Amino acid sequence: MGILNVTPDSFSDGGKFIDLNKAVSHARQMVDGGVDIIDIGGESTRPGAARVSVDAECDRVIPVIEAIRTETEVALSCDTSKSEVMQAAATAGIDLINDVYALRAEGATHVASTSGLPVCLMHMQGEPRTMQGNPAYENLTGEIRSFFKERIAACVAAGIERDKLILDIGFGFGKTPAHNLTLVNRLRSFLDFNLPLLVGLSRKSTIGQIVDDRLTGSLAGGLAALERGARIIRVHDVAETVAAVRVWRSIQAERVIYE
Ligand code: 9MG
Repeated sequence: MGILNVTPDSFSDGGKFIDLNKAVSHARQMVDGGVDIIDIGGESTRPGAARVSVDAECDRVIPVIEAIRTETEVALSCDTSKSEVMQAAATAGIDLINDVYALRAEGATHVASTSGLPVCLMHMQGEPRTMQGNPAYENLTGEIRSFFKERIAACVAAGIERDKLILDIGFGFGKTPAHNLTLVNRLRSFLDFNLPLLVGLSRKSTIGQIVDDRLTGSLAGGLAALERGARIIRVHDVAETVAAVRVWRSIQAERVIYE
């Protein structure tokens, strides 16, 4: 899963608007690099990031989704927690909802259910503005398992088919570096949900605390996650990740894999 953040600081037109051409050209690069899913988001989820209104988020992401949809059949996801943005993105042709709030916002389960789209449910302790204040757990994997159980039940009760769900430990979301590393190491303990696991650690600060070169660190972290059962890794550097994964898969298959 390649990351396409359409915030004014990433694809600025020089002012406070998004340059659609720059965003679409970045998507093309990811497609050329072998991406399977492009994750398009218009509100930063970084610690301390400012909130964005529904209209501003739609103005950022919907034209980008529509433009990419017309030129490629690659799967598109929308990284949003707002039900109105989910609905507009579904109408614009996305294939997956990626929600760091795990459909806890008003109306989100309803939109996900009526759209019929798959949904990634991510664990987060707290909320982006404050989540890195003092993350604490009595039983890290147990609490995250309970969260997944509760969210899966809420989704199923709202009419979302269980097999449309993807689970994500939420690397960096209300977690210390030690929590993040433990969760990736113990990723296998979430496999018994029998749902695909997504991990997003690309260029995050925990990686930056271990190595200066966050690209290399992210490649190593991504492979460690795949080895432990992740089915999707969310990354900035698509071509490099695809190359690293190809070597890893070739070793697993004991033959050269070209694609
Ligand atoms: C939007 N976003 C930022 N980091 C993420 C992560 O780790 N997982 C998912 N699903 N989305 C993320």
